[in-house]
Amino acid sequence: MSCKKTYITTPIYYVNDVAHIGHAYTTIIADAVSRYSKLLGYDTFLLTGTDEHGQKIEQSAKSRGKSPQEYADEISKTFRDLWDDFGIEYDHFIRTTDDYHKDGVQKAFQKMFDKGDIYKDTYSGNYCVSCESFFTDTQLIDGSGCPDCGKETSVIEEESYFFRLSKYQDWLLEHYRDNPDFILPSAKRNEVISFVEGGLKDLSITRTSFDWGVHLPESMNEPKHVMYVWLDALLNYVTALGYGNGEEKMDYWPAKVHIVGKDILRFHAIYWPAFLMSLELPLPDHIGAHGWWTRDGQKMSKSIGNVVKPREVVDAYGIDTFRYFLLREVPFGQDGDFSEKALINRINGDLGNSLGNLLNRVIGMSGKYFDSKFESDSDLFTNDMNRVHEIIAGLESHIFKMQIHRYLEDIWEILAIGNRAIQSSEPWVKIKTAPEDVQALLVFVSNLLTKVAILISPIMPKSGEEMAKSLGIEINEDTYKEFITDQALLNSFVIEKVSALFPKVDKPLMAQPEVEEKQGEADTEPELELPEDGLITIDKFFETTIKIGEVVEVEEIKKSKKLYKLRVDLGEARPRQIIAGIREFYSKEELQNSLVCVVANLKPAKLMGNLSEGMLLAAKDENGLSLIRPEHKRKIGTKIS
Ligand code: ME8
Repeated sequence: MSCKKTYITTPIYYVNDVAHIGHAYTTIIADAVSRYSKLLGYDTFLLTGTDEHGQKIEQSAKSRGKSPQEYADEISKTFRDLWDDFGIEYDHFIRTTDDYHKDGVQKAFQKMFDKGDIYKDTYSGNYCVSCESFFTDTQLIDGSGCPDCGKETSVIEEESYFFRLSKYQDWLLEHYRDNPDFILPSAKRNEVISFVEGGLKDLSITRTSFDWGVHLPESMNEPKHVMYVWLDALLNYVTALGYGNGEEKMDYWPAKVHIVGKDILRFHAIYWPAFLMSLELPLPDHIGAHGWWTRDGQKMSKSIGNVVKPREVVDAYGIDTFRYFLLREVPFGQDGDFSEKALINRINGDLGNSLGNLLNRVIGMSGKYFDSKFESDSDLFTNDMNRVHEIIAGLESHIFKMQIHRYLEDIWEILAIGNRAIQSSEPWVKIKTAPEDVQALLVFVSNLLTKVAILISPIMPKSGEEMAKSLGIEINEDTYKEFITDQALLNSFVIEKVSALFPKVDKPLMAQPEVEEKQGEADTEPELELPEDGLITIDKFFETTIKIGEVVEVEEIKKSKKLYKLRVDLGEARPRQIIAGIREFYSKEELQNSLVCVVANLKPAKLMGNLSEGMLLAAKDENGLSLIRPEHKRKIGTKIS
């Protein structure tokens, strides 16, 4: 078994507040990837911790009448306790107030300084304390608002040391070009590239206006300066391994992946690699940037009182269902919405109906027909099992590319194969005529569940264990190798009865947030009837490319009363020809130079002998037809999502 070193990190969390769903999300993704890596037999190290310096923390502590250290100790502990209670298997919990970290940061500063990458100057800029970040005048909202959080920025002018970020611009661009997977998902990569192409200014990396931070190395004799919190914070990824302090675990470097939220991608994909280049350290393999969570469609905020507290969700529904929901509900990189209704749908649907039910059927049938023991070496289900192995073969790359929702979708496809096999074999009929076929079915489904138990264990560790117990197997790197890598199958099983894994949830179990609601609205809203089979994932939706186009020419088609031949400009080499049945509803003048929404990746088709290279979006009811158009003018060729 390989002992490849795999280093995975979460961001280190600010101690100005307790953990919310965003923190839990990042940590759970990292824990799942790390558990999977451990299962593969890789020598894996998962790092998490707390970010405790900076003006924001200093101010939060002060407003509570505490010293920054006292305050940081208190909040840092709430994070660590939460991860412990959630069973997060971190290998180290770093605090930026730990001495070894401060030491390592000073050594790094010294190295960059000695290299000529740090120089002294005066800084004047708009600073947002909440984001601990400077913004240019053009980035500000209404002259003074922070573009990230909306809070007021203030103009700061002070003597500062600068890091020569501009020097690294071309190297960074080269790195993004040569390593297309450096930033995941790839949609985020383009944002970073355009930002860097826009020009990088040198970065102010020390402050004199407050004291709560790592001081410069003593040899520099600059007692007034403390380090910029992001320099201090980013270096945690190497100080945790002993950088500048014995280097004990530096053989884990470079990291496999830094998992971060999209709001802090810029720091990780631009500043951090530049710092590393300056320190002559290799760059991490990937920076994985996830999206933002809202609650019931609303931005979470303490003032509204709708912040999702992870502990409350887990107390009500259990850790595994929370983990599953977070990782399945939203494709990595996209924003997601937490609602109890969506969580309950996942529990009753995916978890109860597909996964729990399949195990229950095996427990039930084997108990009833075979006293829980059965065996078979029939090849009745060989084709089905081949398909299962085919799906499994693609799973590993999903995990390390942060496509965990796809990993789970594929596992659920495996479960569907099992459920379908039972449905089509009708064991309740066959048991009378061909009991050996029923044994073959049970062996097949149990083998399938064995693999699923192992594969879901990084995502839902407790449920994986419970399933494994029922099937009489263990989950560890040896069984991973045996059943997943080497595709082993068992010929016999003795099933242990375990209680239902995901009992049906009939009503919300959490205390409802005290969000103002219009009277009566919540109670009278009818249940949405969603078509069980007809639902598609967001990926499927994005297979359709819809773009804004401008109608540049309208022509009647002679033999038709309904059709126009349009030329629609989508910003491509030439306008497209689109045949649209809208003549009864729109005059030529109404259409000329107007904006429309066009399905741009439809196979061209002929309508009354005319080639049509797209389709306009429209809605038709008893009052007529209305084209769907952007509410405000948008650039031609803009993609709609
Ligand atoms: O940024 N949905 O710490 P932090 C999803 N200390 N993720 C969210 C979220 C939401 N609504 N709100 C916050 C910091 N996050 C720095 C990191 S690393 C060297 C230093 C995520 O406590 C956010 O995107 O403000 C970030 O990844 C994480 O929570 C920590 O945020």
